[in-house]
Amino acid sequence: MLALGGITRIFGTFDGVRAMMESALTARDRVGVQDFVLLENFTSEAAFIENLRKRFKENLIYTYIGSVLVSVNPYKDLEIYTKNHMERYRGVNFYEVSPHIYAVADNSYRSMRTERKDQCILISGESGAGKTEASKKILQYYAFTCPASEQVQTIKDRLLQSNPVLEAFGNAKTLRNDNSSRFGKYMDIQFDFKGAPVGGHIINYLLEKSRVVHQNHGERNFHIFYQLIEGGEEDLLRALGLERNPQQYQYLVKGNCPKVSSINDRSDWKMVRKALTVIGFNEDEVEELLNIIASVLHLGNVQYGGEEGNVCITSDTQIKYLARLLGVNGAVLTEALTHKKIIAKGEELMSPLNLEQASSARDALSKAVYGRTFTWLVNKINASLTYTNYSVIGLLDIYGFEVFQHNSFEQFCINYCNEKLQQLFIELTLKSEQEEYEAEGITVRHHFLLSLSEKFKGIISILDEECLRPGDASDLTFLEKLEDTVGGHAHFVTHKLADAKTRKVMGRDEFRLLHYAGEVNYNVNGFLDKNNDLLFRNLKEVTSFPILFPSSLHPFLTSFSLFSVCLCLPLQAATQFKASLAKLMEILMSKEPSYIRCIKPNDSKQAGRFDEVLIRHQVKYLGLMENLRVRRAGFAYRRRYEVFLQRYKSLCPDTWPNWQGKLADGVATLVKHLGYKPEEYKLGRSKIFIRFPKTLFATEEALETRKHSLATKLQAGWRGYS
Ligand code: AD9
Ligand code: MG
Repeated sequence: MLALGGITRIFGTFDGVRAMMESALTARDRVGVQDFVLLENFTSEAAFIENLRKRFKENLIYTYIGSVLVSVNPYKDLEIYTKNHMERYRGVNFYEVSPHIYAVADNSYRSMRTERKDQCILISGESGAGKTEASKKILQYYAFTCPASEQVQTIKDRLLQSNPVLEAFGNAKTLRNDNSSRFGKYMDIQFDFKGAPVGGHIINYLLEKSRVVHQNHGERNFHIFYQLIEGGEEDLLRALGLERNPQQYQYLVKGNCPKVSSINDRSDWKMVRKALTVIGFNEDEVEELLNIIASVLHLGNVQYGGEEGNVCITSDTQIKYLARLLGVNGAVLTEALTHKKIIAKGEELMSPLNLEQASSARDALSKAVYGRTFTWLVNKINASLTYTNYSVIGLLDIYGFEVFQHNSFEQFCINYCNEKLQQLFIELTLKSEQEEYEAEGITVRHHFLLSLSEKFKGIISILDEECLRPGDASDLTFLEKLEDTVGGHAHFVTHKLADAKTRKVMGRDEFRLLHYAGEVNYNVNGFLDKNNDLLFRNLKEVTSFPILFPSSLHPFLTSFSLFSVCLCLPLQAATQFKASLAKLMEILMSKEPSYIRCIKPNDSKQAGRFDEVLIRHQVKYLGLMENLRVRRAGFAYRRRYEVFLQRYKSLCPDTWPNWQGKLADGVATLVKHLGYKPEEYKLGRSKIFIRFPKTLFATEEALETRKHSLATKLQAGWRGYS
């Protein structure tokens, strides 16, 4: 113990010693390097993946690329998120402790406090890679480590409790993740001048509304439906007209997967009910919310019959419940679900829908109601977090790049978002590298071409044009227009434009985009309808819906201005998404970013399995090699003089035990003593820059040797310095 105490005094904290040992040669063989910039062969993808594998085997799920954190989902609970761990990372220099999400959180917090600059932490990765878990861990870290008064505690609780609520309404079991977020989320955490979290604000993106009415095999609807049915009290279910059996509801049977082994709907229900109260929902509001959720289930069970041209609703049970729960007139509702309003010769007439139209009108209504409820929920949470303008740390948990066998409009939007984020990432990383070199008075030339790809922009405006064009507009005319307009773009191909080889693997109804992360074929089927968001189309076609809503007594449905906005300004979905992304980029650009890149190790949600093919894809999609190249373009390693000197001063008699002169001179003396060659390093204004990892490793090894000899001496009772 004495020996360890001695070493600790000499070399800094115990973590510092551990971190240092980790990068020593013997440890490096076993656990890899904790920062990819220290890889000798930094351009080799194989070396990159080998390093990840070594660390993963040792349960070291975190590794840096400079200041970017790469995280591999362990699919098991690791003892690395305890309060002790939080304490260990609090206020400690980023590089003195082993890589951890808490280090990133703490670093952002300290930058916000000391530099007074707003921060954001961007978390990306594919479905199941651990983005949402990461964002929760960051929030927990702030909740635990930041100062708190009684009032602040309330905000902390609300910030934490917003997660189970949003997850209940916005997450679902998919094939890839039992708790998959079906919306993108940006959350600002607001801090006062004392550094206490005093508020927050959430922006949500692109909720997957289609899940309300349809789920693929093995998937579920949003958690809240099952929670309510499994966990809701008898009286409550009776009042809502619900049975305790998810199989009774058309909207819950499509995926044939009512139960999930990793999910306890009943206990989750209790948690969500409590969370709603903590956030400040009163009993009436909870009742309204549940009325709507129950209404969606009843709507799903509305069945049509009758003859073509005279479609009717076969049972009025659902209509009765719906009328009561939504506070609408049953007859008006029935008419809205079976007729559309047309204007003929200046007169309004109700024209009956056919079976298919009626079902899609019903589903459109369900999706619209659910979507609006989600927006309402987010607004309500925001109101409870009393957003005010102090310093901010933003957390972005957004869907990663997606490539499936069949890619549609949703993938197009998601990949557009990722393309934008990647651009932003490269731009900001390059910018900050350049700024750092400039600030230190060092010149480095980068050879990275930055092309702001605008290929999506053209596609979205053509899509909108086709959606608004009356007459024969269809998914295929949209594709033809694309060929005419963006056909010449090097990143765009269709069957018609492709060479013989590509043509073999492309359908006639597809277009291919070359993303930063690779090629993706998009099938145009459904693009127009999805862009119109169906609801809008139904609002145009089934115009009795607007009759329905104003007459509704339900505060939810009337208080929203969204419907009237939609009617006056039917912005197409992709354009709306594009606008909200542009706004997001603006928010992110105004902040200092940190990045967490999440990787999913296998498709079977298993602990300990490292699927190399899958991981290689993600390394590519996340642009990690490119990131590393940017980071290594100049110098592999940089440290502030005082940090460098503190760590290595024992290696030179002139700098030990303390250097009395200028820090820069101390470092110059030290590296001269260590035999650094001029091409191996540069001295900036406040930092030393080391070009190659091997220089640093040699220094680390010298330190390791010294530490061992010192430990031996300490154990033998030595108390002085020789
Ligand atoms: V999706 O795009 O929303 O479908 P995410 O958000 O990337 O996805 P999520 O955070 O939900 O993935 O993680 C998926 C599952 O992996 C979790 O439910 C946990 O069971 C598991 N996981 C993720 N991160 C960790 C971790 N740090 N430790 C242990 C983890 N388990
Ligand atoms: Mg998620």
